[in-house]
Amino acid sequence: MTEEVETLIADLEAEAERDRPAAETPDVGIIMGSDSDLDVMMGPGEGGDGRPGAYDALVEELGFAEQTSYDDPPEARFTFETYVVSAHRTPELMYAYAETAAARGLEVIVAGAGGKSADLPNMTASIAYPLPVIGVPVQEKSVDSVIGMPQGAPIVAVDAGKSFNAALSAAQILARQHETLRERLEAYHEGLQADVGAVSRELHEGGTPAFRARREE
Ligand code: AIR
Repeated sequence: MTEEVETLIADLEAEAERDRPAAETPDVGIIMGSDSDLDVMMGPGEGGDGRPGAYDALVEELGFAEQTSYDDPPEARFTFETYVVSAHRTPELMYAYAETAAARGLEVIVAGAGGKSADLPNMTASIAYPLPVIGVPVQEKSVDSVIGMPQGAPIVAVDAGKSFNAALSAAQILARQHETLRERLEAYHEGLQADVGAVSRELHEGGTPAFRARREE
């Protein structure tokens, strides 16, 4: 194990020993097998190409903030933290992250990995049990690996690349205990409905050629 990984593990273990109030610990833990998963897991960022990810759902839609220091939480009530944890390159770090997750105050983990051996979500689910883990297969070929769990060892998972939905599901779990979050989830859903309604009216009333021309503007 390298010193960097050893330090990360020691930090996680030390944080698990602390007694911080729930409002100050990260609520959602987001882990990914490689930094090459970043765009799929978090979204492509400003000006980037690709579908929105967990970062967009949590920060842009639901008002979460990213907690980058365990001891110095952001002002926002709902927070998430982000790590790269490889099941195969750093198995000890995966074990430590999952094992300390509940004691560190996490309520739910979103875990994503790609390739055909996408074992981070399912292994994390087994180690962190009964903490809920939402698995994100980063690619189509990772789906079977993420969801193929034996009876008695559950994982919840989304379709390939749908980290945005994984973040919404994580917020749904938290919302069982937090009315504010339930309201934010409802507001998000109403926004979606309003968008569909507006598009539907425009297509219907303007007709297909005009609608297509407007879209190509
Ligand atoms: N991965 C990393 N460690 C274990 C696994 N299965 C996955 C990552 C990534 C893919 O392997 O989640 O999607 C390729 O990683 P990299 O670092 O080679 O780009």
